[in-house]
Amino acid sequence: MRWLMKSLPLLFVLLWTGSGFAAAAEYQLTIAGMKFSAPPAELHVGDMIVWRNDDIFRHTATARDKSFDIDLPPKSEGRMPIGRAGAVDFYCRFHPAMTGTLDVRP
Ligand SMILES: [Cu+2]
Repeated sequence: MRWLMKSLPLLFVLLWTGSGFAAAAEYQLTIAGMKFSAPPAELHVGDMIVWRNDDIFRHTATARDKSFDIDLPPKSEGRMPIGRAGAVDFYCRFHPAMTGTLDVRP
């Protein structure tokens, strides 16, 4: 019985996340050495991207289709929920050679 009492909250969480929608995930995308790290392959609408700038330069994470434009001063983070599915190319406004693509599934 004591085992059950201790496990109940965990059980509840498992049941809740297992019913219907998958829980939103959070991914960190780091900029270091003037490069974006590789975006995760399994991105879905509702997930959160945390852009992290580890450089000593200011960068941005800017969508080519203008759907987002995150300003990232040195050593800062910006949080961005993913609103829609599709492939979005992004770049840094200050360093156009810095590029990447988010591939978002529904
Ligand atoms: Cu940059």
